[in-house]
Amino acid sequence: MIYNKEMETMSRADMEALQLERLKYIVRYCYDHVKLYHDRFDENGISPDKIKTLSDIQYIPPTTKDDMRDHYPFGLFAVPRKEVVRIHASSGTTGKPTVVGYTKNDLSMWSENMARLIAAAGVTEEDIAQICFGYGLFTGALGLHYGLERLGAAVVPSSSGNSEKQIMLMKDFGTTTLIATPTYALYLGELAKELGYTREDFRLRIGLFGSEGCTTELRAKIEENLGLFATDNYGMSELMGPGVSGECHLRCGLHINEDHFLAEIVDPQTLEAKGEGETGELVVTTLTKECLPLLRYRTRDLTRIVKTPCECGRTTARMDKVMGRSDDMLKIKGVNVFPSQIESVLMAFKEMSSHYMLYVRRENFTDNLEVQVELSDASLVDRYKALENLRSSIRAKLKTVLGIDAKVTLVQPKTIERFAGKAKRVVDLRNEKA
Ligand code: DLL
Repeated sequence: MIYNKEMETMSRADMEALQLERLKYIVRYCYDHVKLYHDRFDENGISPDKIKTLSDIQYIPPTTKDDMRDHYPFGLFAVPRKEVVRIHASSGTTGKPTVVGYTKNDLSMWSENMARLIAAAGVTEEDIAQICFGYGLFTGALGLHYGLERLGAAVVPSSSGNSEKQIMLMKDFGTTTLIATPTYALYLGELAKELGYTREDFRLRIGLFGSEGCTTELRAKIEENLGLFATDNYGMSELMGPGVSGECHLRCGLHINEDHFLAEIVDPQTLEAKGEGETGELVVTTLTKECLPLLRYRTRDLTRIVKTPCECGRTTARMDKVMGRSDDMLKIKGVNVFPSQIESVLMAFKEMSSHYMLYVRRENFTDNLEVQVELSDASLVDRYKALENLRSSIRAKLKTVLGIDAKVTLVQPKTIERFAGKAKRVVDLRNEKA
C-alpha cells in the first residue's frame, strides 16, 4: 500500500519543483532564525537569494556534527522554547550527545514519514508490532511508535532487553511485526530456539530493521530463524530519527522521503558532487523541519542514489544500503576495509555463528587485524584438524576479498557479547598505549 500517493508517486519534475520551492524557503528560514547560519552565510558572502536552482545548494557550506556539539544543547534550535514539544539526543560514544528538538509540526511530519515506510514494507492496520528498540533519548522507539500508530497498527512498546519476556509476549500476543536492530533480532531468534520454540510458535511476518547496517547474508539468516521478511530502514537523530528512507517490499534500495529530505552524494574528501549511481557520502538538507532545520548535514554514511522509478509504483529516489560510515572505514596497512565486507565472508561459513568481533592493533609499526568469530557447533571444539582447516579457509577467503592477511581466531559458542541495541563489533586499539 502506498501511504501518501501524491508525494510518493509524483513525477520527478514535480518533485524537483517542490524541493526547490522548499529549499528556498528553508535556506531563508535558517538565515533568519539560526545564528550559526546567519553568521556563516555572511562570512562567506552568501545571500539566501543565491538559491535559484537545486544545484545552487553547492554554494552552502555543509553542517557537521561538530557544529551540533559546539552549539550544545539548544544553540541550533530555530524556534522559541515554548514551541519545542520533544527533545531527543543521539547515543554519542564520546563527549556530549547531539541534541534534537521537535515542534508539534515536526512530530506530525515524522509520524507521516514513518507511516509511509512502514506501509511500504507491507505492514497494515491488522498488524501487531512489537517495538524492541530502547525507549528513551534514542529516536528509534518513539519514531516507529508514532508512525505505527498513525498507520493504525497495534503497538506493543516492549523496549529492548528482558529478552525472555520479549519472546513470551511475541508468542502470547501473536506479534506479527518485529521492530529491532538486526543484531537484537538475531539474538532474539537464537534465544527463542534455545528456549525450545520453533518458528511455528510465532506469527511473525515482517521485520522493520534499522539503525545499523546488516549484510544481505546476515539478514537472510535472521529471516530464516524468525520466519519473517525484513526491510532496512535508515535515519539519524540529527535529521529527525528513523523515517528518512526505507525499503519497500521489493527491496531494491531505500526510498527517500524526498519531499522532506533533499539528499546529495558528495566525495567525502573534496565535497564535490557525485553523479547518479556513484558512491560517496550522503549529505542531507531538511526541507520542512521547524525546530532543528539542517542545511547540507554531513551524515558520514556512504551510499549511492538512483532516481529511476521503482516497480512498486513509487517514484522517489532510492539509496543503497549504507555500506559503512566514512569514519568506520578501517585503514589497515593502507587498505580500506569495511566491517560489512568481513561480515559477508563470515556468513558464508555455516560452521560459524553470526557473532564476531574485529580487533585492530598496531604491533612493531604494522597494523594487524584479528577477526574473532564464534563457532555455531560446539562439537567442533574438540576436533583440532577440522578447526585448523576452517580457520585457514576463512583466512584465505578474507585475503581474497580484503586484500590483506588477517588473524582468524575461532572461539567457543556463546562467548562473544550479545547486544540489545546497535552492535559494537570493531575495537580499534591502535591509538592506545601498549
Ligand atoms: O539510528 C535512527 C534510526 C533508528 C534509524 C531506528 C533506523 C531505525 P542514530 O542513533 O543517530 O539514529 O544513528 C545514526 O546510524 O548515521 C548510520 O551510520 C547508522 N544507521 C542508521 N540506520 C542505518 C541503516 C538512528 N539502516 C547512524 N543501515 C547513521 C546502516 C544505519 N546504518
